[in-house]
Amino acid sequence: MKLFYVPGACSLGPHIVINEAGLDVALDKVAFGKERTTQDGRNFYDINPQGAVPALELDNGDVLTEAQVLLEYLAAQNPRAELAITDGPQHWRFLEALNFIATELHKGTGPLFKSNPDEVKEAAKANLVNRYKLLEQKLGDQDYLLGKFSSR
Ligand SMILES: N[C@@H](CCC(=O)N[C@@H](CS)C(=O)NCC(=O)O)C(=O)O
Repeated sequence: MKLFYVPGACSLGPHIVINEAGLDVALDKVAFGKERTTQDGRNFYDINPQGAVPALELDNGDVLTEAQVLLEYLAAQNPRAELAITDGPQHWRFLEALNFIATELHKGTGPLFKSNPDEVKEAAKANLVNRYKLLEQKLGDQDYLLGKFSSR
């Protein structure tokens, strides 16, 4: 497998899971310029037509995208590391948390990095403040939203 990533981007999440699960996954840093190229010399749009990291190339050549899916796929490669909750009532809380992060937090931050009018950025900020407050309330005095980080 190979993970296509950009330093400091959301591809960090799958990268952490790869390390915690002890998986043998090659890394390829994508250059985000006028064109998007991979270290192995390919046009990144041929790998992920969205042009976005993370993308995970499987050993059979298939490519998985969407960080949330990659996190679950990678965690499933080594269930003993217990990086995902795969059954019971907490499974649904686990999916709820991943989806909240992907949509409300991650995509909610996007407008701040684009050349949007100030009022659009201010509205995005107000929404994010609300969402982070909700997250803070859910966390309370716990270190993690759902139990422990991993069993190892
Ligand atoms: N829906 C995708 C979005 C991924 C995404 O927005 N990645 C950002 C980096 S954090 C990116 O590559 N943006 C470049 C672009 O969209 O052109 C996911 O959840 O994985």
